Amino acid sequence: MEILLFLGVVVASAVSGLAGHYQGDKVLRLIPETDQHLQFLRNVSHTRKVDIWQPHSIDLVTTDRSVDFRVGANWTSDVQAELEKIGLQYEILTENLQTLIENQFDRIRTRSFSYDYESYHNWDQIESWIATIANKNPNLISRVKIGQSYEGRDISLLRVGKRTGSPKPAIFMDCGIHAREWISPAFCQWFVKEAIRTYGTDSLLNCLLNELDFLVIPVLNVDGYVYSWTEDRLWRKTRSRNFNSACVGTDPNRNFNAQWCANGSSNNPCSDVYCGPFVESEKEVKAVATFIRNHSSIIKAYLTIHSYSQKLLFPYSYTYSLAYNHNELANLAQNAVLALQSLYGTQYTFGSGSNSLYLASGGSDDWAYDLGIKYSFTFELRDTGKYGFLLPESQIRPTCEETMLAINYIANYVLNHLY
Ligand code: 0X9
Ligand code: ZN
Ligand code: ZN
Repeated sequence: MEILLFLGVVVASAVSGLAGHYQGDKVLRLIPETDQHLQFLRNVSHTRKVDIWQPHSIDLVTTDRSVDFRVGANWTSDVQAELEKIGLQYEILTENLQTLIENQFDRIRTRSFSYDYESYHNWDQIESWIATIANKNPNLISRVKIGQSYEGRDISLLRVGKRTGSPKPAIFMDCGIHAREWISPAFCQWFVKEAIRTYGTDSLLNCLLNELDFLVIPVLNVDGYVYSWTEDRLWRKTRSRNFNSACVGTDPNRNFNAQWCANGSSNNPCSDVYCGPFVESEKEVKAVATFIRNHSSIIKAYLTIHSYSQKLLFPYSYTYSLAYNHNELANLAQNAVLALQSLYGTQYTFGSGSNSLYLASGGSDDWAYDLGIKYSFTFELRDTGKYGFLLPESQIRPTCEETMLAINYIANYVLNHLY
């Protein structure tokens, strides 16, 4: 991490390029227990000595809830000494963040002409993959451009399912709302690949493709995704410029029309959970919300793929009140998680967002649910913090395989409970 000069103003976060950017930074985990502990975390966060990762903002940190945060290389001895002084125990999750960033690419690259679904791909590669896969599989896949990003990139959606002539019920799934959660776009690509691979066999997925369409957005926040490859691996938000602030971007998952900008969002453009200047201010959010509104009669489930923390969440996140079909959603989530776990034993927890994670308004899942899509889920894929957003490529395959089981379970349930 390059030294951010603290000039008495809030300095834009994440300023410089990738190379060596996080050299010597550490990631710590702790559970604050007292107001003094909270005050300490607020101080080091506001002076930018640390950057809160889990939850995503200092505003969401409370006592008795675990916090993961990055400490800049220049502040590690300071911060660790301070923690010892106030008697706050911590665990070192990562000794050197730069090493972790480099270790994401831990697979031996095989020279092959076919697309490698077990490595991370940049946007150029994904974009040409989208075009190619649609062109090569016209019987199963069609591509729709649903809009453009702030920086003018196309946002593509792949409609995956057997062409039947008449409209079919659909399951909507988006990946890459948050830029740094690279396993998410990797999963959407895996899903489409599996659809093509198993088409014509007697697998469950094949049956689903005959009866349903999957509407898949491989990368929604494309500008942020590009930025996470070129400038700052840990970028989360969009890349839109903010009026009257040097800080860039809005959290797309705080920008939907679901109790917008209330609990768990910030109206500070420098925050990682900034809700934006108004509802659907982000072109990416506007595009996906418009598409879903225009197809709300056929969309029977909404799935959104994030990382990390191994959770399956459903509405509500903006309130502690329970969804009207809470028991059904909890049951469905439990069975989906059991299916996922059956492959490699990966443990997931599940529940409403507010009760299992934190109160957070303006999220896509709550918005879709209130629009009338009664099966609405947020996946938080692997892991639980060892690698966090920097999940090594060697985990792409097992993560995608197990996640497929949960998605297939939900899709099959939805097919049997059409409404
Ligand atoms: O905070 C989020 O946006 C999601 N977690 S993440 O670590 N991927 O950023 C959780 C979203 C849960 N749903 C809502 N908050 N509506
Ligand atoms: Zn069959
Ligand atoms: Zn996310």
